[in-house]
Amino acid sequence: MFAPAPALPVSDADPFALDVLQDPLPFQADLRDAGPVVYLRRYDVFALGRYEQVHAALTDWQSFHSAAGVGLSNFRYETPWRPPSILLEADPPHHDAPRAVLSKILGPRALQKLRASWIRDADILVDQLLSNTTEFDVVTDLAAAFPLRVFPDAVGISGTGRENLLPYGDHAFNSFGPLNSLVEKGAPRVAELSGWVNEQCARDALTGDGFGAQIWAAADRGDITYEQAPLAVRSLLTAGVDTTVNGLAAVLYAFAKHPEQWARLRENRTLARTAFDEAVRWESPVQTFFRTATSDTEIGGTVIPDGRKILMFLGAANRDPRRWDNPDVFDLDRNPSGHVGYGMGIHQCVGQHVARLESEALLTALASRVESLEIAGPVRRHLNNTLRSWESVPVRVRLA
Ligand code: OVM
Repeated sequence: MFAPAPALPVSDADPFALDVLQDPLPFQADLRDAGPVVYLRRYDVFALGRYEQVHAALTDWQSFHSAAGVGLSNFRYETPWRPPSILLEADPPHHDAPRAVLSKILGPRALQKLRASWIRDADILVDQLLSNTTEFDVVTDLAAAFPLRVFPDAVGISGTGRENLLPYGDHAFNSFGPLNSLVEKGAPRVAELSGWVNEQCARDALTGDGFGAQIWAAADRGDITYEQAPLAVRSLLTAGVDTTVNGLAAVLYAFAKHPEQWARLRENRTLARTAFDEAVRWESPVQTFFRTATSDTEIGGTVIPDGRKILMFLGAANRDPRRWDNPDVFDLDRNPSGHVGYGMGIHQCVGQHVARLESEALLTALASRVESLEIAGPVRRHLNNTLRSWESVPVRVRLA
């Protein structure tokens, strides 16, 4: 075991304990206040809770790399549960070609082609829902329903088995944490879910015109290898569903809790984009990622020894009062840019324009039909080692 230097604060807290995952804010405040780096004895890792150090670590891939895994498991010593991601769990130079390919396929220019149809799909979904009822669950009826309607089609996967996407992603995000009850709960289905996901990544399983086909076309051009193509498709299917479901749930929950902000959006629909970014800052759907020190590296006055893991609390950084005024307030007047909810630096979320487009379509459809919304029952969280997630957010709406 590493012997902590006297100046280094030490904590016995467990950020992956179920009660902490249920409400991580008190733990995160303690972590930030304890110091810029805190040694977590239970996991033998160095935790960063302040914006300054989280940002610094995210943008220094030379010192804090990803190829040893971005979860607790250290790939130098442990075998990953699946072949590593060629994006998330890779460093330059290997990381760069797949990253360039996905940046282009998922970039703002390319997404223009999807914009009109996604706006229409959001209108149809919201019309159908509101023609039946004014009380519903924003998590299942909107935040999950909309990405599941548009994203698998955009990737180009087949119609059957889509119910596997959320459980697969849930397990993938649990797997970044320790082997606790959340990982154990997912273990019995790993082989089945991975088998299905891997089948969807094959060229002949994909439609001719989606993101998946475009990835394979990049292999034809030699931009990536044929071995990399199915793994790049797998990244879309792993990282593209649970994240956007929880991002959309975050923004809808934020509005349900802040009726005055909904009124502002109704007056000025161009605030839809800021609203989503502010919700990603406020709720941080992806709460944490790890990195591994490539050599003895100083951060916040502490030397992280070569090969050791740091744990970056994106959610804590996004609510650090050293960086944000009134960080706990969801506020459309704030400029949320610079938040680390999508990460920062070379690994910053390559799918963020997809997420933003989904949100814009859904919020615009809702804003033209819903005068106000309020929480109409108990809000239930879904616990995950990495994601800030929901089981249920019941709302009641008044139609415009
Ligand atoms: C991946 C990936 C990327 C980002 C997040 C993530 C499970 C996975 O490339 O598979 O979470």
